[in-house]
Amino acid sequence: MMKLRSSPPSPFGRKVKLALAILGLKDQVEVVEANTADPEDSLRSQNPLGKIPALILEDG
Ligand SMILES: N[C@@H](CCC(=O)N[C@@H](CS)C(=O)NCC(=O)O)C(=O)O
Repeated sequence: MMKLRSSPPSPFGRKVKLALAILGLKDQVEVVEANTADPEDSLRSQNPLGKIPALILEDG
């Protein structure tokens, strides 16, 4: 299953979540909370920019 790294207050993440809902893709994506302020968060290895939203495909 694909993973969406995001955070509840992120307007950019909210935009992607809305698009997933409208396109009927919600069941294909697990939302995994990310903390952009935490240097230990695995987000940094998934997106070197350390920004959200970031979509992680099934093959990583
Ligand atoms: N161009 C990006 C911008 C994403 C962005 O700036 N996200 C913010 C959170 S809403 C972020 O990751 N901030 C953390 C940082 O800049 O280190 C997009 O449109 O998705």
